[in-house]
Amino acid sequence: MQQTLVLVKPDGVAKGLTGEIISRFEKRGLKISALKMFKMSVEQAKSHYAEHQGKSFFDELVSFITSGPIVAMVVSGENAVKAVRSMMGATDPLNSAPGTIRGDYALNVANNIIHGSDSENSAEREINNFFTKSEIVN
Ligand code: IDP
Ligand code: MG
Repeated sequence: MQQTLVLVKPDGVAKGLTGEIISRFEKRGLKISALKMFKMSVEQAKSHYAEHQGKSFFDELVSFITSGPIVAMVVSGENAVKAVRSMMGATDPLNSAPGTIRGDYALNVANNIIHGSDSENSAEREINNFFTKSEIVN
């Protein structure tokens, strides 16, 4: 059993896609083990996206992810990390296959609706950035 961190980004929440995204994961057989809506602080954003510090799009990324409410969740299940990543589609929505979340709902790399951890190690670090142990159900 794996856990992964999913964020419905501010554009996804604003477009009313939170329910659709949760529904896709549930229908696939994945479980929602924790869920909350909040506005990310700049501090949390810099920590969450630490690997991208120094890149040309970093400041834009931090300002976008902190621009409005997000929905954060822990998604659990067999191979949850890889399953979620494949359901999200490629980072740039122009390369995301139709049928993926980004391929169906996004057009722009900076506004690509959803985040999902890229490995088990990232998932553990990212989950700890937003959730305490007691907020996650088993
Ligand atoms: P991922 O979200 O598919 O894991 P990463 O390479 O980890 O993609 O990038 C993190 C986020 O940074 C992307 O989801 C996207 O929103 C943003 N991003 C990535 N590349 C660019 C870019 O070239 N311009 C603007 N934003 C970008
Ligand atoms: Mg990433």
